[in-house]
Amino acid sequence: MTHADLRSDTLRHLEFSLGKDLPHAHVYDVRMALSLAVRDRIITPWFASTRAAYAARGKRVYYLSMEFLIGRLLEDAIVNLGLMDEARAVCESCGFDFATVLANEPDAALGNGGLGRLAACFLDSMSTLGCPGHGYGIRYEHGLFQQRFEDGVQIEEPEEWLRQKHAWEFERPEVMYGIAFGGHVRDHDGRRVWEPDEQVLAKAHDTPVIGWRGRWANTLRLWGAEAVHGFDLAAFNRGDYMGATAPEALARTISRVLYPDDTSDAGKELRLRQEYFFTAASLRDILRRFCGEHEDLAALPRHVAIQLNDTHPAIAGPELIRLLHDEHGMDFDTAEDTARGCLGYTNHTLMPEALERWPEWLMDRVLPRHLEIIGRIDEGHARAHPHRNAHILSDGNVNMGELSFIMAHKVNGVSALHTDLVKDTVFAELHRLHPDRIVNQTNGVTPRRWIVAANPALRKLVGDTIGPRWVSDLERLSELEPHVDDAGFMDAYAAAKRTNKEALARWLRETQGVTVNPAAMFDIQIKRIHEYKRQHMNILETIALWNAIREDPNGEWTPRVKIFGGKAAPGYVLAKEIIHLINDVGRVINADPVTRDWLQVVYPPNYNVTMAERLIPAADLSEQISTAGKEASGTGNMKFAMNGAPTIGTLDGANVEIRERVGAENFFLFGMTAPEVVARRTVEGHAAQAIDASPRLAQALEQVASGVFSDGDTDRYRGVVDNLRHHDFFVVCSDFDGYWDAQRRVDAAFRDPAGWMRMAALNTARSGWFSSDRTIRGYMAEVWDIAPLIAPASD
Ligand code: 26M
Repeated sequence: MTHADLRSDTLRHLEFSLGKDLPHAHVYDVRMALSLAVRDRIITPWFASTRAAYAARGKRVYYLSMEFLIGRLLEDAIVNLGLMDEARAVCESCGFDFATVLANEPDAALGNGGLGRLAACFLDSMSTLGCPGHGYGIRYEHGLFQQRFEDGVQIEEPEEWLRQKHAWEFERPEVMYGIAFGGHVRDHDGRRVWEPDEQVLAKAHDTPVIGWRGRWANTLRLWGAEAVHGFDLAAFNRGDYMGATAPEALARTISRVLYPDDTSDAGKELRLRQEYFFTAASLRDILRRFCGEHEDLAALPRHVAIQLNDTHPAIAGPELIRLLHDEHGMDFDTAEDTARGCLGYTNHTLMPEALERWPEWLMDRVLPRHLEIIGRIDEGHARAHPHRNAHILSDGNVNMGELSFIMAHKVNGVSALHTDLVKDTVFAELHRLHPDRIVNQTNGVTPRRWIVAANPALRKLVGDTIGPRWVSDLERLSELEPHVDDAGFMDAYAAAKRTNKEALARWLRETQGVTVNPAAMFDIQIKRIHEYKRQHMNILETIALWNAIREDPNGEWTPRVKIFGGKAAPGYVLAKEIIHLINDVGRVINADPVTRDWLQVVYPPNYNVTMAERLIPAADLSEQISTAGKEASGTGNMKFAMNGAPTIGTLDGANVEIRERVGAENFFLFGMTAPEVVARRTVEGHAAQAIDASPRLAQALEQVASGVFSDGDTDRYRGVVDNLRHHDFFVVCSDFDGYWDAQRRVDAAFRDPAGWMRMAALNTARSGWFSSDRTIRGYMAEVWDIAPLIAPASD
């Protein structure tokens, strides 16, 4: 297709789909028309992929996830289809700036963070590799809340991405399932029959997911909830206008909003309903497709691989047994084995408060038949392993981790360290009973979005240097390595970084009203705010550095801009206090004429995928400073490394593997190891001891406590300060001096621009292994037992 085609198709859509003529078109109209014209070009490969998967009669993958953090889709589609120049020309010929058109698309924030973004990267890789499959999730009307700051305090506002038409989805009113809740289970001739007392309809909405160069496309199918009887006419006729729409409003609640907690289990009935709603609809859809193609349900595991993205869809185990046994008459044990043959479970966290447990009474009220089935699974497991000490049902709770483990044929962690810890801690007992079940699949990220789309300057340089094949074969980035000794290449590499930093500086000036020096080090920490991620350690180090510069204003300092981004769960009081502190510290430090040229703090609100795409390519330093043993993997760490930002970090999650690959000399390591952290916590008064040993830390903490950053208010940061002084579960104090020292090594290294750029370039050249294509190949071979349906790309 040529530019002329794309232009005439865009104008045709503008006229006939949007009902506008060009002179009256707003940027919204042009964005929608271009999206539809681009979408048209996805349809043929999409249909072809569907036909190929059908013809192969082979296995398909179903990725069940409560979250798909896909962000904007237009640029992604344009990049994958190779339409960048054409699309730009179309916009310009219509009198619109291309970037402005792209920026008009809302960022689809159907996820909280790492887990949801991983699901989105996996969809991209499955389509690039030709792995036939579907993503299944919820079409939330409101994605993750929008964040703004009022006097430095986080304020949450509803997210409204569906206020405009969603350009990429196809509504499928013909694909609709009734999902049942509540009621009772009765005995009918020795059979257990569930008689629910409520039904909600699940309606499918499909978004095509196009792979690299449009060679394959899978489907993301999101379920929206609707009422069986949408409108109560009798109530309306009585004049009860509110009551008339009540059934619809109630049913729709299920897909209304994404739960904004990413670590602690909310334990809310609506959350359980969401989980069952999308899992049950997905399984019905999977069985319908299977039964259209095959006869014998016993063959299900040969044709169906279902991956559970954390325990959120864990009800899939009991639900699949219920469908096979209660509804299709398979005997219980065969049904259980069949379900297990299909299911895989990915664990994303070791944090005890994040492991889902549902009270039995609640499960009984919402899903009474499932609770019975779970009891039977637990008894069966107990019979097979009489001396076991792992229970699905315990203390009146249903443990969703244990349920997922027992119902899956493979369980995986998301980095080498995390998988080892899964084996040694949360699932130690189950691992002993099932020693072949746990495998590792280290996370990855898609280079199409995180380099090709987000970093055009680097994309061009890499392409010019090693040709085009690296995009679908990222290990080829290693071909850059010989060029790090080539001055011409290194100048170009530095120029690309500089371009990105200038673009970020421009954006910060235009949108935040802050001026930063693009020659300064851009030191970036972007992720959800959580004590274990230790943003407060970063801000304390910032305060200590500010003190040090003020004491010696003529010393040899390295100019830095510390950039933060991230949201706190609305109910997480301490995380919100940390946000407030970062903003307060920024306000004070940024106003100090003595340090202004050396140190700045910037915290743009409402961090999301789009902001990540802007920040990561412009980063000099990647902050990955979690308490060792707490961050399952991290994926931002990989995006930074690829984009040429060396890491300052602990031996946690995938940092360990990043360091092994980029080389210890290109990574700023500090901090205790996971076992050292565990040991340190047993030392009585470890925090006080560390503070006493570190005058820098003591001073910074005292400044926070005494109101230096809060206009003399000594109450504002009592929570954080008392926690650090007296508990400090995440060992911020004990790791502080190591962090400070590592930062000074960073300072020294950055003062040698050539040495620094060499380090950055080696991070890019050696991070090809962190492509999610490699991760998906691992799942295909070791979990799903499935082969790609297209040959590896040769260009
Ligand atoms: C649970 C219950 C109720 C409401 C919300 C939740 C919930 C939602 C998201 C719990 C956890 C959620 O996400 C956890 C997560 O994002 N984990 C991250 O997963 C990444 C991908 O594997 C890893 O890289 C990160 O280390 C890990 O923190």
